[in-house]
Amino acid sequence: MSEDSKKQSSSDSKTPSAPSKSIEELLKLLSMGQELTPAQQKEMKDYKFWKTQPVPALNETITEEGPIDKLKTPADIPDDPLPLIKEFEWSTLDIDNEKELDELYSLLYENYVEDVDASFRFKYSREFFQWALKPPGWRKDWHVGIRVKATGRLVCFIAATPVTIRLNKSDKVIDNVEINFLCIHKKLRNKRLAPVLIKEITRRVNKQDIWQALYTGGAILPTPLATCRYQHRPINWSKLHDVGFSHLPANETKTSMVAKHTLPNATQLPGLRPMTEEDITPVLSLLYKYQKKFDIVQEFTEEEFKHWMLGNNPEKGTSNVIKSFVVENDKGEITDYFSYYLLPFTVLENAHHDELGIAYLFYYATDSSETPEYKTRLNDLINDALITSKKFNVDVFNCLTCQDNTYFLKNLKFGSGDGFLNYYLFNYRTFPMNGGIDKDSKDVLEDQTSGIGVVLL
Ligand code: MYA
Repeated sequence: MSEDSKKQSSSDSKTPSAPSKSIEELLKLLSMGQELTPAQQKEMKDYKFWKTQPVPALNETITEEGPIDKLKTPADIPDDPLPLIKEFEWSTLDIDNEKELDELYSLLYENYVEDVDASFRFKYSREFFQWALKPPGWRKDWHVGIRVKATGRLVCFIAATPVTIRLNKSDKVIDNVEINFLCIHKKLRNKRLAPVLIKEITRRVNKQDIWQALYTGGAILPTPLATCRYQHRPINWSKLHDVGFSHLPANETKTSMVAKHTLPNATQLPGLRPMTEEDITPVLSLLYKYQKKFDIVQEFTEEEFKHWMLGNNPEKGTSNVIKSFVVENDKGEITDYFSYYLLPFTVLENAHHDELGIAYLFYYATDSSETPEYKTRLNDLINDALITSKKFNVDVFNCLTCQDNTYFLKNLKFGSGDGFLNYYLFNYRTFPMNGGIDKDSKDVLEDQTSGIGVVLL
């Protein structure tokens, strides 16, 4: 959260008697991206699993972008899943089946964020999973679970979804998957099940002749192509304060803090309106032009873009998960657009609030990026994103230091969180990207492009 609203000392959060977690601590746990002390930092040889995988070595100097292991074909890949110890069995999840979707929900609800006594839990919805796990080209066998044989209980999960990546510096387009929702039941941690899940999803993806994967995480593994920092913008400061999250700085009053974070009700940019299916073609072409400024970007087909920007029922235009807006000028041209997705927290054990609304900035573009007005335009655009989010009961608006977010963070009253998110590519070397933060101080590199144009959930 912002410096102002940052809770004091989270150092006690690891003791068993620690009080319930604040949102800040939870976001940190989710990202698990605290900085490591030198003593905590592992060397390549200590990564028993990762040192066997086709990933760049830590501290490797990259002189050329390209695949690491180029020699295999799907025929070289085993047809059968990896063996599991006899108490467990592989299970491909059918998320169109309500019971199985509920099982996935429970596994993630109870285990995706670490602490048992949390005051907040991620409030995943069916609609969220349908959106996140079923983009065009999705495959059921890429929703991989492990169950306890005796009880049928789902205890592990990992998912792959198709994604096409472009590396602008070397002008390469790669058919990839995005790996997400890796989760192991708390009672089965530290038993080397994660490498088994990762190898099995790799096998299933390789069988489709796909050899690269994009993933993010707070965990430091060999080797991030970039690291971004979480940024948080309080929208409803008094509610964040009520649930015990927002700290009142000594030199401020509640009134002054509310006033500082208050946004108008009406958006400011003329021609701003919700995106519809008819906008897909012009907005995608706007995004393509805009994204040339980043080193790594996502390429979308129109069908994919429609899914990611308008959700599962684009014709109804009523997604509760993804919100997209365009700016249309008086000639009927789309000049700008933004999108964000909603993933609220359930608030446990609070007399006044049972939910916290959280928005995550997703893709955006503007036709002004080559003009002197770019920074102002971007600030106006994202300011309107913040304003629109109030209608969806958003209490805090999050983003990373990716894209050109560093151009508006300070002005729009985002504050740096303590969490970091590392971006990884499996089986591919890329030139390093700054991720919007200084390598040593981890401070936001104001007004510098981050290199990262791809946004993962
Ligand atoms: S990121 C979200 C990750 N999930 C969570 O944070 C939820 C809560 N945590 C858990 O469920 C567990 O702690 C997890 C680890 C499952 C994270 N990514 O089984 P272990 C390495 C990759 O004893 P556990 C997301 O979903 C660790 O360094 N590796 O550990 C993207 C060690 O290896 P090494 C990780 O704590 C996932 C080994 O696992 C991660 O019980 C992208 C220990 O295994 C991590 N987040 O379980 C996955 N955390 O000995 C990679 C730890 O070498 C995809 N480890 O140090 C790669 C591409 C695959 C497809 C390729 C296709 C071409």
